This record gives sequence, structure tokens and C-alpha cells, in this order.
Amino acid sequence: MSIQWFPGHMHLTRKAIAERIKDIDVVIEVLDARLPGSSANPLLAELTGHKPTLKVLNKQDVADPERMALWLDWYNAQNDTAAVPLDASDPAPARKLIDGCHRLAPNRGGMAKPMRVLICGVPNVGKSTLINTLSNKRQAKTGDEAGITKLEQRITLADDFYLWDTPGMLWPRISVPETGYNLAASGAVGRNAYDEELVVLELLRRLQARYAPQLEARYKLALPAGAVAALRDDELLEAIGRKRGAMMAGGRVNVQKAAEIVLTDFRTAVLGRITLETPSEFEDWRAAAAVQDAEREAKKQARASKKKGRKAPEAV
Ligand SMILES: Nc1nc2c(ncn2[C@@H]2O[C@H](COP(=O)(O)OP(=O)(O)OP(=O)(O)O)[C@@H](O)[C@H]2O)c(=O)[nH]1
Ligand SMILES: [Mg+2]
Repeated sequence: MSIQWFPGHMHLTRKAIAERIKDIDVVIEVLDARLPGSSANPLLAELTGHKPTLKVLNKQDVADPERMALWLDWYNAQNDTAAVPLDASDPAPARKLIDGCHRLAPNRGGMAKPMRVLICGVPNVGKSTLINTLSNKRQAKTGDEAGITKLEQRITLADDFYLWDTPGMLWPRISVPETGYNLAASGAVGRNAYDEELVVLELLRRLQARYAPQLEARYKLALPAGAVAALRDDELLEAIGRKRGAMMAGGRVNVQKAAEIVLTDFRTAVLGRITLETPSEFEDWRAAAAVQDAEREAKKQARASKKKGRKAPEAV
């Protein structure tokens, strides 16, 4: 199963960004520091790629610091890419972004040539929170779910500095399945577009690989970390449900309820500072998805030429 979510307001956002980008000096792409590869939107890269871009790894306060260092190195080693970690609600570091914009577009400033900055990223990463922190006002609506901002909005930071808040956008086909799962776990995907149980089983597998002690500390399963890591994902979910009292009649675990508990604990960082992917894992996932895509394309071509071959004699 793959996760896809590209509702109507994202089509409109895509058009709005394509139109707006002509008058933009610097793009700030907000990424989720808990999934810094999966939350980088290839469609945004296509739409904004020719403009100076600052990548912000937001929610750094709830991400794994060791893994974040790997991601910062990975991004900063790429041409023309500067990445910085951030907690969007913390004013001093957020305001440093303003200097970053001036460095990237040194010829902008003053009333005649105001700085025009577009803030974009996948849903629920903290774009509007960042704008509110930068402007020191609650001008943009924020909220703990995907799709809070529905329309582009201009915010005036100073007479010569404008920010555009944009609705969170995904891309029409998320071809890397792990990326879809991580985005869903983070809250970037609309609730009706994924199965919570499947997303949580995937999430648990990632947590078991690196964060088994955190799982034990939170759910007190009375198992050593090695045993938590070795459990089957569905057994682990059941054990968590049982421990947390998510039960149905007849003594069975309410798996849906258990999944909701884990998801909330991950999203609110009760489970601790977690990052779901490393650069090398992400590259492996991408490579595997590219192979699958190539195979799918080859099969499609083969089917098309077979069909043609069958049709040809009839045409004679
Ligand atoms: N821990 C933490 N939470 C954050 C941070 N930035 C934003 N949030 C929370 O993340 C949630 C989403 O924030 P928004 O600013 O509404 O996100 P958005 O990117 O504008 O979302 P959409 O408009 O839906 O695309 C809110 O609950 C924020 O409080 C951060 O740096 N750290
Ligand atoms: Mg928003």
C-alpha cells in the first residue's frame, strides 16, 4: 500500500507558487527535522529550484540530535544548499533567518526593492508558526494537523520585507513508500488518506531499530530493550494496547485505539527526540523505489508493444 494525498487546495497551491515565484527573492523550505529527507518536496524543488533557497530543519527540539547532524552535513554538502536547524517558536534563532535571506539576496532591501520571501513545505511542518515568530504576532493560523493554511497569505515583516505563507503541499505521486509512511506518522497527510494501524506498525518498526529503550521507558512493557526490538510489530502494538488499557469486550486489544496512542505519543514527542530516517537509509529507499518504477515502466512498455503487435495484423 502506498500513501497519496494531493487534494484540490494543493493543486491550487501548486499554481499559486508557480505564479508567485517570479516575484520572489528567497525561498525558505521548511522541512521536518524528524524526517528531513521524506519531508523535502520534489515538486517544490521543481517549482522553486532556480531561486536561492534556505532549508530549515524545523522541530529540531523534538528530533534526534545525532541524526540531525548527519542530515545537516548531507544537505550542506549539496551544491547551492544551505540547511539550518530550528525550533520555529524560538524567536532569536528564527530571526537569524532574516540575515540568511539578506545574505542570499544582498541586492534586495529598501522600499524600492523590498525583500520578498516565500515560505513553503509539506503540511504541518511549522510554516505558519515560523511566520508568527518572525513577525512577533499571531498573524497566521496554526494547528496540530495537516492543511491548516488553505490560501496563500502575505505578511509584512517590515516596510521592506514581505513573507508569503503558503498552504502545505505534498506531490501527486509519492513513489517512495517509506516516505509516505513517515509523512503520515508526522501528521503531514490528511487523516482519511491513510490507515492508522498500518502507519503505526511501520512507525514501530523504525522505533524498534533505534529507540527501543524509549519505547520501554514510555510503555513499561517489563522487557529488556533487546526483547522490545525483537518483537513482531503487531505483537508490540498489542502489548502496548494491553498495557495502556486499550481493550475491547472479550479481553481483546483495541488495535485502532492502541495505534492512536502511539501516534499521539510520537507526534507530541512524549516518546522523546526521534528522527525516523538517516541520509543513507533515505538514499537506499529512493534507489529501491527507482528500480521499482523502472520495472513498472518496462512492464507498461512491454504491454503496450504487445497490444500494438496484436493489433497490427488486424489493421492490414
Ligand atoms: N515541537 C515543535 N512543534 C512545532 C514547531 N513548529 C511548529 N510546531 C507545531 O507544529 C504544528 C503545525 O504548525 P503550523 O505552523 O500550523 O504548520 P504549517 O506548516 O503552517 O501547517 P499547514 O498550514 O497545515 O501546512 C503546530 O501544532 C505547531 O505548534 C517546532 O519547531 N517544534
Ligand atoms: Mg500553515
